[in-house]
Amino acid sequence: MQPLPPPAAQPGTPPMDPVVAVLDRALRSLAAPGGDLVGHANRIGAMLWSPPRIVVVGRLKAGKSTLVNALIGAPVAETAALEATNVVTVYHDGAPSRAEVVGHDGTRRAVPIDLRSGAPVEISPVDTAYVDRYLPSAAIRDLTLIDTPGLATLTVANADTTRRALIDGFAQTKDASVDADAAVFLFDSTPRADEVAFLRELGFTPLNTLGVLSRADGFGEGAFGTRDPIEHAHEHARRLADQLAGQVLTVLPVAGLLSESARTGRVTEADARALAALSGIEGWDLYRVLSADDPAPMTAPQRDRILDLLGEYGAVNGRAAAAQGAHALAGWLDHVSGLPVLQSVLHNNIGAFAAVHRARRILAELDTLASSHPDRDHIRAVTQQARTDPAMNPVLLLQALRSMLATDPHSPVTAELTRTLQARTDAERVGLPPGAGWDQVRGATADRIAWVQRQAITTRSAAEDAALTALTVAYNLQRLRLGG
Ligand SMILES: Nc1nc2c(ncn2[C@@H]2O[C@H](COP(=O)(O)OP(=O)(O)O)[C@@H](O)[C@H]2O)c(=O)[nH]1
Ligand SMILES: [Mg+2]
Repeated sequence: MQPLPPPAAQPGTPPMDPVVAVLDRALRSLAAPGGDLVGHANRIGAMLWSPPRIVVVGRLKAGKSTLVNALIGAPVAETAALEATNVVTVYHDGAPSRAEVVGHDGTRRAVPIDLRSGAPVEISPVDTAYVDRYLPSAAIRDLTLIDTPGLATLTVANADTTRRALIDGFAQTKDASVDADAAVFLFDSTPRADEVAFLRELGFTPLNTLGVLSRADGFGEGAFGTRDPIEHAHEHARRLADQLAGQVLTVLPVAGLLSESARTGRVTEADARALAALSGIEGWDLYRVLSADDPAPMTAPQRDRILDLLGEYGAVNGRAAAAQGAHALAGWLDHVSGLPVLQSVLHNNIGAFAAVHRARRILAELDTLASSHPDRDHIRAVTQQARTDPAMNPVLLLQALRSMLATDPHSPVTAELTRTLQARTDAERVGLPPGAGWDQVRGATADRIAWVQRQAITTRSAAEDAALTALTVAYNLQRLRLGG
């Protein structure tokens, strides 16, 4: 039997997240009596220690698989103008490159991989809960990515596939569930209400849902319009972020195709040369080259390849970078694609929050174990101690937020919970800018405590009551931390 992983407090590693630390301690105590409890602690520990799992959802052809390829840096997810993805696929870092099909009953079966496309062959969507795809890639070492078929589209069956793998799977057969910690939600103009509802149904909150305005390179009037489409997409994304404030963490414009071409090494020196040859051709003449049967000074196959790799936007605006060679062109493509920003939000905001989301699942596992194991008193004591540890306050806040979103999403208490959970600093937690002084933060913390007390007089529901209790603990902990 494998021992538990060592505590993360090794020299040079960042300090352990407080929630992770509490759960880690709980699992070590769980294993202490030995016997089969060691195995249980390891099994549950795997939920705690595996990288955050991020599911990519959105309508058919929104650009999900393209984005997954760009993030992985390899063309592993099939992309096409037609529907290419019809099963949920979980991408993990691992060697050798292989695929396992997981059935609805949790059984696993290795399947061969098509060496040319990298896709698993012979998969029957009907019998498949999801596919575990392993490939050696540093890009997914700290982040597991999950590609899904389109949702709420003409292919209702695909929305069902996603729903089954993400919700029913979790409720019915733990092994057949992909247990996502966060969602990247792609849409190309404004998300539809039914799509947002679908995400709620999947159990995601505004804290772990990142909106992506996809295909930003074709936004608005496109490459030949009067405005730069990517700039236009940035402006629209900011507006959407305000509009969807209660639904998503933020909205980022992304042109996945540009980054996919750059990061998967598809852009060659020959492409850069062909594109640079269009320097100096402007307006209608440029439009003709990119659309006419005879695209001189390019050949038709050259032009088609450029459009496949870079789209019209990349072809029109990438010419200056192309003149500096393929490396400069790839760097420019990646930069304008918005992918580096997306990646940093995934790692810093969404990834860091995964432990809080997992805590609920881990505590539920411990409860289940307690109900069936002869050593139930020990397991209950361990679970109780973890639950009541002050460091677990974010877990209570999140639980409260979920209930409030379900019962009273527009209550000021819901907004208060969201801000408190999102905050990275004491200042932010009480609504102050990051540079606020100690005195100010202390004063604002006292104000928040007074506000919560006032709200408590007129509590409207059990959910609000629980939320106010969790907020009181959060602000009192902060007051203690600030001292004075
Ligand atoms: N111009 C442009 N095309 C894109 C972008 N992302 C995806 N596409 C294209 O849109 C089509 C569908 O993309 P795909 O990733 O398979 O969508 P999915 O169904 O959501 O997985 C493909 O032909 C892609 O090349 C983008 O950012 N810009
Ligand atoms: Mg796809």
